[in-house]
Amino acid sequence: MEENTMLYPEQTATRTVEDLSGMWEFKAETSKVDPQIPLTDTVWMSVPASFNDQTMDKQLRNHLGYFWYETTFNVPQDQLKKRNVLRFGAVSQSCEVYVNGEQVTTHVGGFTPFEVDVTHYLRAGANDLKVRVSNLLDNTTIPTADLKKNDDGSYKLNTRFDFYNYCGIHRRVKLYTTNKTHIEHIEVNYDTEGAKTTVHPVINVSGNYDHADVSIVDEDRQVVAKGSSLTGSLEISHTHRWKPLHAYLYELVINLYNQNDELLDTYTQEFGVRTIEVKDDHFLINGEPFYFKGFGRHEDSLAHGKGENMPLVNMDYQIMKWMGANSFRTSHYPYSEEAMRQADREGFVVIDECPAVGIYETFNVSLGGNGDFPKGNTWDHLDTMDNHKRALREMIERDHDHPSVVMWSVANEPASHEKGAHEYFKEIIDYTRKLDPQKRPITMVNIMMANVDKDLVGDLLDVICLNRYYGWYVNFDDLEGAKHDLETELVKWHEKFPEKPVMFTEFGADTVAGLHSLLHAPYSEEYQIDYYKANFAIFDKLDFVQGEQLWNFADFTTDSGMIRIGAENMKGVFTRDRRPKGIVGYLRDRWLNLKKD
Ligand code: BDP
Repeated sequence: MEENTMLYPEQTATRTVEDLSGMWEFKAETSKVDPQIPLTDTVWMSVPASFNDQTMDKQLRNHLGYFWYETTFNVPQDQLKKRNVLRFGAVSQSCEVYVNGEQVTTHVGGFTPFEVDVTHYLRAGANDLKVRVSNLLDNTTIPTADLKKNDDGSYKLNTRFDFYNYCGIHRRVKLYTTNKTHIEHIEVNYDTEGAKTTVHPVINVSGNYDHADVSIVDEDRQVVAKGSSLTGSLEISHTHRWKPLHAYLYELVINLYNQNDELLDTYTQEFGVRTIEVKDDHFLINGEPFYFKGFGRHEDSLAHGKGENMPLVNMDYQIMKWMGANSFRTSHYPYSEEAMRQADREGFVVIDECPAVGIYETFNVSLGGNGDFPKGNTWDHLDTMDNHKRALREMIERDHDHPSVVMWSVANEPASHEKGAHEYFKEIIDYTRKLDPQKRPITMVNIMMANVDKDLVGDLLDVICLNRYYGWYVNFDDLEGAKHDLETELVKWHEKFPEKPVMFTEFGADTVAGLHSLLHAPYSEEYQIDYYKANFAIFDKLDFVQGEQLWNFADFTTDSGMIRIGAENMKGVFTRDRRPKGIVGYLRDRWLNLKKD
């Protein structure tokens, strides 16, 4: 694959990894900063995390523009004989990186890793690392926003999405070393039928080596296949399939040697074996129909903001399993690598979404996620193609070997009913298909305004994914009307694309935890239960409906707004601090007993 190929940093017999996370110095850029000299007037900021919720300074929290982070780290003399790579898990939304005052790289896009060889910038002993981060988005970025510059040089930013535009070094910063000769890129491609799997990995090496060996190790630490070249194929004769909620992971172990049999590089890549197919309006995993039960989620938590929070990820996974959920969508951006690796191990089925949210010129949250937005001309006025492709490439490059990932979502709620949408998505989807070595199904999440009569891209997709708010943004407090309109639209989708599965990637109602109502008024816990029962009643009538992912797993932070009480979207079935709302027991009972697969 092209550019930016990179492996998850692992310490091995030939590689070291140092985590540079910790307390860094931080400031907003209010005048020109010279990267050659130490920052002044800083505050302490924990990395990885968003900076926004670590401060009591409201002006700083909401500052638009640029920010500086700085840390120092020490490098032992001997380490300079190796190749040293600085790697960022994700920095939102874009950044410039300086080592000892020199700019070493830049990156655009807040949710994918990037790295740079810094060997020649490092010194033995103390080194200075600065990162200039920006939270600006515009009509060319992914996600998109309407950006204006005021006369005094300050910015005004209206995002076209419904989550707070957190900013910072969100995922870990690592300095790792390899030898000059090193494995650059691995794809664990395979064909599997019955018990037999033929693995034909693609392994790219930088530098010279004399010979190599490759082996596959199973979960009992037994070597089940062995080869002596990087290009041959390996056979697993009794395959344990990776199955939803019953994960099984193999390891591909690669060793490179010189003429004297000295080890030059070794790396281990986890993978799972499973098939995915869309056939006769069903979604098949290992040849068996799979019904998606789960949630749209967010990376969003107290003090961390959008920063890595693995204890919470683990807790959420355990809660989801306890509830009988088997899947989630990484709404609306690729989640951390650590979260994806853990999804592989837990057996969650993941729809991996690229951060293309807000490609809708007139999207305006205060009108409601499915209100009647003014007419726009998205595909003439927004210019996202290049950044959209880059975000897809970086996501697929990072995630193609995850068995948990069963489908790519190329966008959430774009203006797929406006003139030009078909041409735009034809190019995006053709591009995505070429990038994925596993040729997974591709979807795009449809917004209600682009309903079945108006949508222009459904023919390009393998699965129809719908975000629908019948009973909330439309048919508010009218669940009988909601049921009728939902069923009418669903039947039409099926008539239009009889061979395609249809699933829900969002449906929900804002619910204030602890608010009760005898008459089940909207916003009460009673209304949320009624709302979901009404939706389920229709899904259960229609066999082509192949999944239900609720919006949202938990309440999450948004901009403040009239319909966002306390600057939160309250459609969670849990509060932001994971207190269950009344719906949780009902949902658990439904999912543990649902027989649709
Ligand atoms: C949809 C979006 C989602 C919003 C949701 C809502 O995909 O990000 O949070 O509606 O309004 O428009 O709750």
